[in-house]
Amino acid sequence: MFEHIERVPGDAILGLIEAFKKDTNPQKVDLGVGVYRDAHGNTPVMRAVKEAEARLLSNETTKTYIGSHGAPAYGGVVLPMVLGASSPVLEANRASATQSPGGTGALRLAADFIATQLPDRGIWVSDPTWPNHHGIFTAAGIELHKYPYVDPDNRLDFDGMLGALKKIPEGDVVVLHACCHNPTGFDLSKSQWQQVLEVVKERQLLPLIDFAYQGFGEGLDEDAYGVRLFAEQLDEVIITSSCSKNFGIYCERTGCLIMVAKDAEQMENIRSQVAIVARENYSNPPAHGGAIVSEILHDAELSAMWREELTEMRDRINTLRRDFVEALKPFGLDEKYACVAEQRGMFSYTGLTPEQVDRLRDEFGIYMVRSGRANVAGFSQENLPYLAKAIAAVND
Ligand code: PLP
Ligand code: TYF
Repeated sequence: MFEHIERVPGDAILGLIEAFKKDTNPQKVDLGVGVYRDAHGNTPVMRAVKEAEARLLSNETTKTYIGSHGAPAYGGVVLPMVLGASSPVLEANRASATQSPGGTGALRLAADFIATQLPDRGIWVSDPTWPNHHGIFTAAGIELHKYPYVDPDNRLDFDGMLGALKKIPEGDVVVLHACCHNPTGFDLSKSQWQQVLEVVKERQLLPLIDFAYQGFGEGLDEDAYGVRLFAEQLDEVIITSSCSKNFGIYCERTGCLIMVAKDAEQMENIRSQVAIVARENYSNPPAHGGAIVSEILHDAELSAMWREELTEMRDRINTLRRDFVEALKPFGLDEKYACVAEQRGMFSYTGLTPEQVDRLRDEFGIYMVRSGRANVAGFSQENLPYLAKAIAAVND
């Protein structure tokens, strides 16, 4: 029965974890998979999360199902976090929250919703994008297309992007990264979001905004600029939010699908359909991660603690971005890699070629995705001089 089944290679990004573990070079540096690291290279549990878990453990009274849309208390804190506390969208009761197993689960819910309720629409993703976007949308049976995002000189190709969006068939779905674009780190400015909004209106496109890194770019509210603009200005928007990174609860699988509709009536109709999609995929979402998030955000003291630690994480990343460019100065390479200081979030498209990435791995034990994507959180004050020397060597 199974004889014909072929073995396929695993996920290229996750594969780097294993390759790094095996490397015996004492100076090895992991710039691969997108998890936050502190100055010691660890991915610790955040202080507020530990405290929330302690409270949950002593207060928990049941482990019964939480329902297809998840815990109302979770939706009740994620909606204002994403859309803004005084959002007119919330005021009008036209946004629905469905707790999901991670941002990935939210993307799959969105994909299945589109495939079943809006059939025959294509979906457009940036080139490049997070590779799982390709897998998730095609697995749901949606036709996938790309719009340009970076130019050959490793800069945001906004003109190319806008030009392509103007040619998308009316009614198609366009996937946008809210902030901290994965893999490039190039984000849209406020005026660029406005220009994209005009095209979305003109072509009557349906935006699907992937919001996996809220708080990692400029701040919780700043990073939501495009999401809030679109939700307030358009009748319909799909938002997939993740708490994996900003709460550091990767393994708890905590995300949210937010469906914004024209009015409360349509929102309830859509919401009933999303419940079916959730039921058919996994019935109910896991409860623990959502319980952590609502415990923190319902408590002023824990919220303040969490915001402070998130700010520390963001500031660390943005400082390392500048220090990286500074470390390359003695080699005359600061201008070549200046983009790293301007990009935002965990990732940078460095402009390193696949051949240079291979050399960094083989000769220096430095691991990153072959596209030249580096996880900036893997930089540290200790490894920056070594990284700079290695990058200079592969630039010779
Ligand atoms: N979308 C993007 C762009 C991501 O980089 C990630 C990263 O993991 C996700 C979605 C999914 O996150 P999660 O781990 O919450 O499923
Ligand atoms: O891009 C990254 O590194 C993160 C983590 O299959 C990730 O988004 C990578 C690959 C994958 C799932 C998560």
